[in-house]
Amino acid sequence: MNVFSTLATATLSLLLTPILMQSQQGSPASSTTPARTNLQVTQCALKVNGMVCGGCATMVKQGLLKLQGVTAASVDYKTGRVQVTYDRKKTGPEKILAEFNQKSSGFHAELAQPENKHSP
Ligand SMILES: [Cu+2]
Repeated sequence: MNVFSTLATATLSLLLTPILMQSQQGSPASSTTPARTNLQVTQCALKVNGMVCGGCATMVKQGLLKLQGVTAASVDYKTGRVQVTYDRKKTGPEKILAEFNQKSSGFHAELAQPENKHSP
């Protein structure tokens, strides 16, 4: 009887130790969570002219990803439609356009017009 209860106590304290360590590690981890939600991620649609193949799409994508604040870009060379994901604290559609066209490697980007509008 006595041996059994001693074993049970030892097992219980072993089980409790990792739980206590985890709860102590929990406080610094939770303080990093607001920083992640502060990231203002927005998307904008662009129209890029001059793309004729997948290689062009890759060049456009890489060109966009080099710009400050741009976190992702999806490029469809067939339609010329480009979806850019960016941090709006660091950049905006106009800045992305200006910088992309400045470094232009044969491609010209403009803001995508709404479907019902006739573009000049
Ligand atoms: Cu190409």
